[in-house]
Amino acid sequence: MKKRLVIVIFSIFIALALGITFRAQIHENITKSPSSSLTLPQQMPVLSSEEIRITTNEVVPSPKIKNYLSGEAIIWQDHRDPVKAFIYTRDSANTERLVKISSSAKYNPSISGNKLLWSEFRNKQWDLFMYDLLTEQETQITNNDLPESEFTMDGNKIVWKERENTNFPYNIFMYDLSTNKKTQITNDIEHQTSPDISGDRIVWVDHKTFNNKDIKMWDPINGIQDVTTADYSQINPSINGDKIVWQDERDGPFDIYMYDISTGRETQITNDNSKQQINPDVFGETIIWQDSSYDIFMWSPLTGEQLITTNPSVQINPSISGNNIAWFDDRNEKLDIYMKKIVEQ
Ligand SMILES: [Ca+2]
Ligand SMILES: [Ca+2]
Ligand SMILES: [Ca+2]
Ligand SMILES: [Ca+2]
Repeated sequence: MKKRLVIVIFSIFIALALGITFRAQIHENITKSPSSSLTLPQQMPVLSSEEIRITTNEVVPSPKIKNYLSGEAIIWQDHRDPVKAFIYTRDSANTERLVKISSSAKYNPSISGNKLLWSEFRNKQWDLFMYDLLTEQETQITNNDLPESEFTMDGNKIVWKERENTNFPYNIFMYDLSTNKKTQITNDIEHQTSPDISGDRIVWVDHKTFNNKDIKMWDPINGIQDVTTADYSQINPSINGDKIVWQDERDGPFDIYMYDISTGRETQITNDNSKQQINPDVFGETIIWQDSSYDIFMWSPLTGEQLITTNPSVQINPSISGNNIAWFDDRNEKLDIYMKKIVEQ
């Protein structure tokens, strides 16, 4: 009963955060199949039918769950011990491994390659910690009495939002594990939030005004650039290689948009005024997202839009890496991670 309540509160929080009224809707299956007259290339991304249940012990939801999937590895926290916050991984051999045990509270673990990142309350303050699965070495990334949040990582680079105190705006920071150097990326009087990183490029949300947020990008050569300054809000950016995706309310209820850095071209991926399409993630040319009916979708230039889950329960916060797609799923009346594979046909 208590666990169910947590999921309900979590769901309401998401709905409120988006400013939408949740309405139970039977999902309209609008899966598009490619035209039969189309000459298909050799590598056609097709979803496997098998949904793989990864966790069985109720995962801990985080305010911003991102990057819990990297290649074949998945990281999560669950409720096996509510006092000690455990972090588990599951690798390509489907072996579950307990990575870290300590009595300190932990929050929001994410993974990139062999490196794990999380926030932990240690020595009376919240800081970021990194753990290398290969060397089994832990590195403390930050050391100050302010909590870092919305952190994520790619390769050797970690990004997060931070502020001097609660009267100051959030700005974006980066830490490079190869040089052990912290760099302040933005220094703005408005909030800069929701950073994501791929290689040397960082994207984030610029809170120009409350109703008109934009997406910006930074790289070491060109500095800060606009990705979009369209009317109303563009939020929740994800970047992988040359592709940036985000949720966009310029035409009403959130849709998914994509920007290709190599061509400078913006593409509208969804156009659906009956629902919000939110929480996008991108890998290569494949984009995934959830909608306001709690289902997960995929889009690629070859296949168009496909429905990933048809389960009537709640599916949220999808993540994609390589040919794997994972999401949080409450079909067992508690939050678990499920996964599905893309097979090339
Ligand atoms: Ca801190
Ligand atoms: Ca805007
Ligand atoms: Ca929409
Ligand atoms: Ca569903």
